[in-house]
Amino acid sequence: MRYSPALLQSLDGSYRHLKTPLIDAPAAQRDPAVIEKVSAMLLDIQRRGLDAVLDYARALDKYQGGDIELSAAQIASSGSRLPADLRAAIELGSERTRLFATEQRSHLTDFETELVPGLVTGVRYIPVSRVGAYLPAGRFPLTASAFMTVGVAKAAGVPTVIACTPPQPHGGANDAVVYAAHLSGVDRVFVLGGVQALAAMAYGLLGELPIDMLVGAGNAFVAEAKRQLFGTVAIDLLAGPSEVAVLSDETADPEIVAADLLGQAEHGPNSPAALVTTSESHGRAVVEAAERQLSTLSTEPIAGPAWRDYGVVTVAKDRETAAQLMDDLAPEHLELITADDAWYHDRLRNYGSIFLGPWSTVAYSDKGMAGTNHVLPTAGGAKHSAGLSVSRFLKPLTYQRIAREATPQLAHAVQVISDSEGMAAHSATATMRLDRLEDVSVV
Ligand code: HSO
Ligand code: ZN
Repeated sequence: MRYSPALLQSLDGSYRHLKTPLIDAPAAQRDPAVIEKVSAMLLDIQRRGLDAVLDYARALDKYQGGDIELSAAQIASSGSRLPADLRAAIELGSERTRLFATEQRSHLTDFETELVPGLVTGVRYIPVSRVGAYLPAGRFPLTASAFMTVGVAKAAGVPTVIACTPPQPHGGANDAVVYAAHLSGVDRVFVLGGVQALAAMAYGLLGELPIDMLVGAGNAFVAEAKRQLFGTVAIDLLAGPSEVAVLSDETADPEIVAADLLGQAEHGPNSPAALVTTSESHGRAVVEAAERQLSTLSTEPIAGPAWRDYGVVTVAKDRETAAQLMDDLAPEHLELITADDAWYHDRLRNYGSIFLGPWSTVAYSDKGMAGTNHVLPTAGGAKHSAGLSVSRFLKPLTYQRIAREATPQLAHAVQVISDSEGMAAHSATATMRLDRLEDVSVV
């Protein structure tokens, strides 16, 4: 979310803040040192290939030699090292995510239409051939990320999906992450982190052709590497700090609202959380509840600064103002807990994913249990883009089949336009066809 100056100051008194952020613009600012470091690494890896990749793994991730790829047996046995209840939860999330993605895939149907007699056009959805997924396992290993990237790519029909995940302090991979990737249908898993992992996948240094698309979130270096590799490969999106916004009124339980705000503030000390409400007393109750809950939260050292520095609570004079403020924020996650949920749902335009009603909380989607994707646009990106889904892995490829019947009109118009542009060879392609119109031997 971007706390623009306009948002922070109501010019017409239609809203006011009960809590303002100390820091206005949490939108990821690109650090010049990170940009430079990443571009030097990419250049070096392009020149020296796998040797450079392993050098960086040694220097940055304490890699000590040996195979960076997990064997099929290591991947398959990852689940057996997990507690049974965790294994079962991962199985549920993987299945749920696949269910939603498969359903969405079924609604993306090829079509063909005859625009005018003899001019047949159509679309076929073809998956990209090779996807590389980055599965983070840093401060918090986001187990469900494998469902959202690997699993959804597979549901889209991507033939080859490889994954990289950074080594843990003991040297190996995070078993929960690997098990989630395994259930999601991953083809190969490499224990490799950061910029070197993305470069190795994009440049085809892992005994695999270069991948076509990189997906998955990571730290600032990973995000910058994706930015710089964009063009060489496609990417899903550039994720900034995770964020949440709640739009609630006096019918909502302040404890629930506060818990859900802190539930995402926990991601990092710069994760923004916003409440927009039409009820001042509700807003005040949420601010109090958040302070109370923070005092006993084990992740207070992260969620506390996030809430204090980037948290905002705003009272809007009516629901239209509240909706406008939300659309301006364009949050990654938006929870709606009001007596007018249907009205807001209909009215709102900008959000990564919306959670309707008091029983719907962001964490359910985060962890894969709601079925929907948790790779979503941040920092206002929801104004122009949607999150990851099967449709991102599918290319709607067009075709046209033009018959003799449609030729006179098309060819003539193309001649006229091409001639006016001075593009003689273009014009000739139409002229030659016009010349052959009477020739019955050309079908
Ligand atoms: N909220 C994160 C996803 C996540 N959170 C997974 C916890 N686990 C980005 O949307
Ligand atoms: Zn989250």
